[in-house]
Amino acid sequence: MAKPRVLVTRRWPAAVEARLAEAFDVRLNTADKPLAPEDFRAAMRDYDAILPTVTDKLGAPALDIDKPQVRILANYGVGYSHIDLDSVGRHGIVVTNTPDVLSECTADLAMTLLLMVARRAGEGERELRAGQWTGWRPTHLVGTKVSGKTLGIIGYGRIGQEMARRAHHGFGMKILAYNRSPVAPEVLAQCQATQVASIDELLPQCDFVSLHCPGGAANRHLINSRRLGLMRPDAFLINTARGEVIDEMALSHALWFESIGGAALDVFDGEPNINPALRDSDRLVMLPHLGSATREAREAMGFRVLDNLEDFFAGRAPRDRVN
Ligand code: 8YV
Repeated sequence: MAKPRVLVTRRWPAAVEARLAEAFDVRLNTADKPLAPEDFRAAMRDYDAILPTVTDKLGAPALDIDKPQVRILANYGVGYSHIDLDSVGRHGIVVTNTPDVLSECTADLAMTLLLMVARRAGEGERELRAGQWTGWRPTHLVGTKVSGKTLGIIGYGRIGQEMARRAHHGFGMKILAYNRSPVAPEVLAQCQATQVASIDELLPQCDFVSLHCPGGAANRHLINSRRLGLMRPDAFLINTARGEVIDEMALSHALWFESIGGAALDVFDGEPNINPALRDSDRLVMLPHLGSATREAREAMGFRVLDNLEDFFAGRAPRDRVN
């Protein structure tokens, strides 16, 4: 029997590409150039499986074809708000993602951002590299203590819980959690976390707020100017979820008028383009979507895609089906 034809839309870790090439009739993207919507439509006719990433915007235009050949979109990453599940569903195409394997590394990066913004690490490095450091002094780049403070976590799923573990067991932080569905008492107990009923109830109580909810239309601008106004004037906002969860204009105003202490972002609405209103704030730390960017996580994500594909083409239910 012919091997299924598989298209990988970006460069993947070499170890995973090698395994994919053994198992499937695979086309790799050695140039690592993102696909245009017309390339994607053509690929839907030619391949049995496509393996997209967050840089493939799979909305209605990219998915608008008759009788696609493709039967599975095995996404490389846990978030899939770049895939229009309604359009995909109309073609009966299965979508899978890669949960679990990147939770620890993404939480590590959220903690990195939290520490960077509280301790003014970005400002310090910029000053030093610019040759402007004049030496130690008691009032120089004084930041905010992290240990023992209150952290609000919005979205208490796998990554949110890993963030809570680091903050509570590493830094003695008190954890407040907001989650759409009730969190099991034993899960909350692991970090002595308290679940609150609403985001509005959580925000005024926190020194730090970290976002770990899905993106997409349902959560677009979940953090808007009204909610930024509920944060304490010295509180910090951290986002490793999806850019669209924050209204970036509202955030830039909050930073400009100092109505919050600062923010640290790994994800942006319309990335890799950065809203110019965000560029100038010294109270803002920005990283280029590095949440899962470790060798270990990126390989594990690839092997998780492979598991999903192997199950699917063997007629078994892929473990990470999302639609
Ligand atoms: C991925 C992420 O690297 O998994 C996710 O949802 O945001 C990132 O860590 C990216 O999405 C790959 O497609």
